[in-house]
Amino acid sequence: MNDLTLTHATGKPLPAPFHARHLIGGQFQDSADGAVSERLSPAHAVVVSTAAKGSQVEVDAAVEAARAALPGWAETTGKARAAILLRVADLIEQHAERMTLLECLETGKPIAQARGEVTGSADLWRYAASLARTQKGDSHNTLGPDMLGLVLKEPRGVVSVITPWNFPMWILSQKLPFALAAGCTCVVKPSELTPSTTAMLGELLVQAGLPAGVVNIVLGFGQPVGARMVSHPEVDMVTFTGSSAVGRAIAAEAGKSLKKVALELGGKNPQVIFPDADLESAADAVTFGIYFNAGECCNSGSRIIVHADIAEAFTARVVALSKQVAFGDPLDEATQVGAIVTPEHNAKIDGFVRAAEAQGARVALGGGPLVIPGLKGQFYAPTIVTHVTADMAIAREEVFGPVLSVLTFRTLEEAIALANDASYGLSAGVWSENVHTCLTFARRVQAGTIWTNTWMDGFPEVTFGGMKQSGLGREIGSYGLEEFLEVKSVAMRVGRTRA
Ligand code: TXE
Repeated sequence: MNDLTLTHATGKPLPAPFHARHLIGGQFQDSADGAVSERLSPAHAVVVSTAAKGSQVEVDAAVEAARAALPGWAETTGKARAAILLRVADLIEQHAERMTLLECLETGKPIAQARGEVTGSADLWRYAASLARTQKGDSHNTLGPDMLGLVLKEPRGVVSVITPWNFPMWILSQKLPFALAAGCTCVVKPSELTPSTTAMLGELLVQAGLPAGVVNIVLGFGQPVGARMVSHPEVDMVTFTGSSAVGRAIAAEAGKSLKKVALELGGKNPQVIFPDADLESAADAVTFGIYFNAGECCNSGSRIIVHADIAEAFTARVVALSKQVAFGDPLDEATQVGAIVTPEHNAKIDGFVRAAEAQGARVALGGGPLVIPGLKGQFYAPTIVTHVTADMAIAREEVFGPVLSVLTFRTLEEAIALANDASYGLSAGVWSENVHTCLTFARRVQAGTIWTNTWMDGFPEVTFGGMKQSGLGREIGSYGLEEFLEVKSVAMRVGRTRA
């Protein structure tokens, strides 16, 4: 299992498969029953990591450790918490190349994008450190001469953090440092498909001096590990990123004991293109927005709604740009789009395209699995589907692949109605030089993020989250911290009421 024959694009051989272990109460450990899972590289179909496969035994031990660590961490000063988060950020940067390689090999994403994700994650830890020192409550001074009202913020408690496979380090870093900045202790579960960078981060947390039990990592599958992390009576909050189906199941289970939940689910994100827009920039952004991370991205711009007068020419431009995008070996620094996460997911993507074709849509580019010479893994061709109507599954459901659906409109009202015609509400974009058009769109489209004349710009300072079926709660920014804080009101009588 350890004799990897792959070579890195630099010509250097790859390291032996990484073995990921649980981190419970400060100890790295394998599963009590010895169970292990293997991860094949999506591009090469070679084992690139093994991971301890947890069970309820590990979850229960991890929750107990998090509960025991809570009073100490909750009382740690913001300054001390921030110092640890800053050290973690430094350590992520010091170990960025190793994490990048693991992220690339387990997800199938291009190595250059994996590197950007890992170093960008360090910035999230730094930003969260700044919040650890600046969080504050309120005081109310107009309640009468002998009365003071205080609003205090307290950590919610033990938080279960459940993450998916598409951006393992980034999504974890949207949650974990914010929970820690708030004073919560955590049990973390990465996706069973991408355990290694989370396990590596565990090593860095220990090196950074995080007290034992403040972060515990349990590796394994949604059943039984994730499910137990939700139902465990000693867990106070669950923060989850993943599919809407699992998000709904988590909310239902958490509701039984009234646990707080924060959910970041999928998207079917529209970009509306008006004829007065800078069409060259719009075409570039549409191309980036659909192929970034092979479309396996909750913010994927998977639905464009183009004014009928320009639809043909605009689509032709996006087709031309799509042909220039470098699909290939994720280990090659020049690759822009890598492999699809699993063979099953590749088949699911194809199913959406075939169904749309059967309903009358036309495939203007691609439309099937892609063979990359010399690579045994699974890839999907850059695909553009035109003549899509709003009732087709390809226009309504998250395809999570490099597949762009093209719809058309004639009026602003029609564009807004089409943009809102999906159960999701994560992000949406408008391309126009007319400020009235942009502002009307921004106000009336139901999405947690609106981009005007840009796509997928994100910043730690600017909060993120979804409306409708795209989720509950917000991440990053100051609102991201608030999710992990409970509000307590104190009314204090500070003088005598009667003489
Ligand atoms: O997600 P799951 P999957 C969407 C995308 C994709 C689809 C399926 O459309 O095609 O979801 O992906 C854990 N209790 N997104 O099947 O199953 C699981 O182990 C607790 C969008 O990979 O939701 C993993 O850690 N946890 C999304 C995490 O949930 C459970 C990113 C996500 O897995 C569980 C990924 C349970 N019962 C997929 N069952 C985004 N918003 O970016 C599973 N898990």
